Amino acid sequence: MKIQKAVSAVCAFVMSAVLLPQVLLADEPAEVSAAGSGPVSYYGQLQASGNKIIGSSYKEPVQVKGMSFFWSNWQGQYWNSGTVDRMVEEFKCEILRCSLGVNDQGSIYSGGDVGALRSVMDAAIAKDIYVIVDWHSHGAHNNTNAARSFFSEIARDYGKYDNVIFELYNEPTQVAWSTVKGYAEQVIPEIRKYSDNLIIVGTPTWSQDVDSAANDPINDSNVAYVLHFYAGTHGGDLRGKGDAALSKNAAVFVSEWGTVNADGDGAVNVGSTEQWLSWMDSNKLSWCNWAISSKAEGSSIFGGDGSSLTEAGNYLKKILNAHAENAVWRTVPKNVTDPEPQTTETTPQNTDPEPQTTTGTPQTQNVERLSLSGSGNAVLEAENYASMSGVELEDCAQGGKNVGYIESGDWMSNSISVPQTMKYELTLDAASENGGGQIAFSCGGNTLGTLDIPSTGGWQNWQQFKITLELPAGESDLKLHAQQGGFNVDKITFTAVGGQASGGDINRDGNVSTADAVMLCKYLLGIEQFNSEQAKQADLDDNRVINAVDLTLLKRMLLRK
Ligand code: IDC
Repeated sequence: MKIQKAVSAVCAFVMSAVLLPQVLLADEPAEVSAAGSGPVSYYGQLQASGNKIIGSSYKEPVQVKGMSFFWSNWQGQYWNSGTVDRMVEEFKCEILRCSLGVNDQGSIYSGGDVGALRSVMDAAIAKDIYVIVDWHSHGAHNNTNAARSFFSEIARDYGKYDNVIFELYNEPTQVAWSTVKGYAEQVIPEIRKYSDNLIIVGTPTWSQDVDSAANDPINDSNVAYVLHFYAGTHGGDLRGKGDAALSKNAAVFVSEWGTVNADGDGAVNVGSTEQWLSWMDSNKLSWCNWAISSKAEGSSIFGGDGSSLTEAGNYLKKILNAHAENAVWRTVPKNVTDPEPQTTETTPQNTDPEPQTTTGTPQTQNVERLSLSGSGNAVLEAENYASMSGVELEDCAQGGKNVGYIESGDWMSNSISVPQTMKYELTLDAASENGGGQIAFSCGGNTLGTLDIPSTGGWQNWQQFKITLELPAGESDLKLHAQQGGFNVDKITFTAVGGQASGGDINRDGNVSTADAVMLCKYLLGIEQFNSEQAKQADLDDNRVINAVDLTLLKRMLLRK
């Protein structure tokens, strides 16, 4: 099902690009839709694993970012699919938090509409993003039964969707963790009757005392503890509590944070926000920002007209759009012929001995563009990237430096110049202690191919791995994106092999046309078989695997025509 969805999305894209006649589209299975192309289909269900949250399909730490709705009883005008669509398309949210207003006695505020909550959840699921159901109360433990029946009903109806995350208690105030834990222990079984999805639990002192929770964790295999901060008020002390919880191997989730003061008002504090963002990035903490609201206060992203963006709104849009540039699920297509996650043994996250210095902020350096000629070799030292995110340099046993500490989602971008569109064989000097690495190569956003890096038996045991790519003419940025981390790169040797991507004439009618694209789509969907001659034509990148990359190459051939 997931394979079909991924392929369908690719096929739908190709078909729209080449304007296939309607009659051909009728062959597509009924479930073809835009859904299936978002973070949830890519990562899967979120799961606490040591002090990280991983995806059930992706198996590596996942960090998703988005916005929180405001108290449902006060800003209900935003609780609809139109807002969800805007948040996904314009703000690039991967997660939305639904703060269902619940009073200090633990009862839903009148005006806090469960019907509206359900429509927002439906819209988020349709958009293939994560959605948090937040029992937005400061006194939920005063009425455990109300929470139990609410979560039981929501889990029954929505627990089967990987999209859904249950947040049991927005912010306990000054109550002991043992009280909150006792409440959670009564609510969790109601959810577990229906769902093993991630449950996040607020912590004492307005969800700041994650350290006390980590000292006395809840006995459930998929729980994370909630940390909230407001950048205008909170700083390093509160991050220290977060660090303490992480060091106890507790998973932490920042379901709400503000750029302003803790009262929700005041100016955007950019300096403090950036410190927090970089701390969250280096710990891969997922977050939602407060708030989708037009109330006249600093944290609202919308102005008085209800739709224009405030200072906070513009700032959040910028932050979220920058995250989208590097989000793994947007930039690295899954290999549709091999959709199973790479389950190669990796170092368990919770005992990862490597320094966590990644900030997630791209860094650039001034390097000369590498000019590739139409023949012969050129060598790119990996440390001479033009920009990168997340990687580090270290001394290389082969001399000089190599790039290391590459985790999933990290990337390096290199300035290259190519005389004409043609194929090059790239030979990577790479090393990996545990294997399981995978690199996606792209130019200008087009994925050109992927290369697996198996174990070489050590971080400095260098071996050569080859991939042939068709590089576009002119100046461009060749990006190496770690779809799965866990490898080092010393250098890349480019050898011109000539010739453009070949093949594409799958139906052997003498030319490459949309009919060939349709055949390839059907093959990828498993509804058409190829004979060996057709398979050769379909393997445009000549790597003996027919997958979405070949479809992209075919699409580009058609667009060039
Ligand atoms: C605030 C709203 C504010 C409203 C108040 C009511 O911004 O307009 O009057 O709730 O209690 C939180 C809470 C969140 C707060 C927010 C800002 O989870 O509900 O919203 N905040 O004060 N924790 C820390 C800050």
